[in-house]
Amino acid sequence: MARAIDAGLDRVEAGLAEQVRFADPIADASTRYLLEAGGKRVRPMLTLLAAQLGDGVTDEVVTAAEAIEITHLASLYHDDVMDEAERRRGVPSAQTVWGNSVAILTGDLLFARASQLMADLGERAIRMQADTFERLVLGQLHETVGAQPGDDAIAHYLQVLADKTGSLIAAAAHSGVVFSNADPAYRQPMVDFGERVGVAFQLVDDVIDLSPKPAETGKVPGTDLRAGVVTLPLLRLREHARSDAASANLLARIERGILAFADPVTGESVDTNTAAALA
Ligand code: GRG
Repeated sequence: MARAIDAGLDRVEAGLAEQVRFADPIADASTRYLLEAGGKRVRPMLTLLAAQLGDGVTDEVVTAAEAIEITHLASLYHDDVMDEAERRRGVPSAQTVWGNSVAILTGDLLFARASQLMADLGERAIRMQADTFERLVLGQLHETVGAQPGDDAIAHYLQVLADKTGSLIAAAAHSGVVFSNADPAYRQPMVDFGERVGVAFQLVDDVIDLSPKPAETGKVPGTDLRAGVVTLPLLRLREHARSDAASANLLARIERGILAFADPVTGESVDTNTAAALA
């Protein structure tokens, strides 16, 4: 089976390289940029693995895996603009190279390509793409506006994770089942599995945000704090801080870090402040 997955991943990689090509030279350079910078290809791998429940790595499975990875790629361009992230996949983010407008339009172009690929697979695929995209965007919207008065903060946070990250990973698992013609009884369990993997994945990312050192993934700690995004580790710390002096102390140090992040006058390094606050 491992050999079939490896061969499938090679096919997906070749397909991705083709799908991000454009006749327009700026579009061509900017769409290839983050694809060629790296990435783990977790989503296509999950699609190919899920396809083992059916006929294996069919042409349709490969196409769906490509479309999902390209949708993910599109979301990274937009995400970096919103987060004002300087780096992605070990290289300067797209908007650092071309500016916000080109980065946003590149995400749009990639999303168009992903939708064209899904359209090749028929109405069911295009509906899956549209439904997933809607959840992805709503997750990002709800994270951006934050919990509203009366909302349960933890329920809100978990819903954001399920929507902004879980939805696409769930679609990756789901499409492996659907396009390999596996027994439909596998569909919902694989959707649920993918969504939970996405939530777990994002939780780890959120813990890294509060850690003193940059992660191997390249994530810079303090990114969410700076953006005012309230994550579960922070919510839990606030809960514990009510009754536990050590937690209250840690929270106070983190919050001092937040103030320093927001200080435009001192120009102090965000990471140094995060590290100092957590040391
Ligand atoms: C236009 C498609 C589009 C979306 C707009 C910005 C946005 C709405 C949604 C953001 C969704 C997002 C970026 C969620 C975080 C997903 C995440 C965990 C990214 C990191 O995934 P990895 O670790 O990255 O799989 P690599 O680089 O390995 O592919």
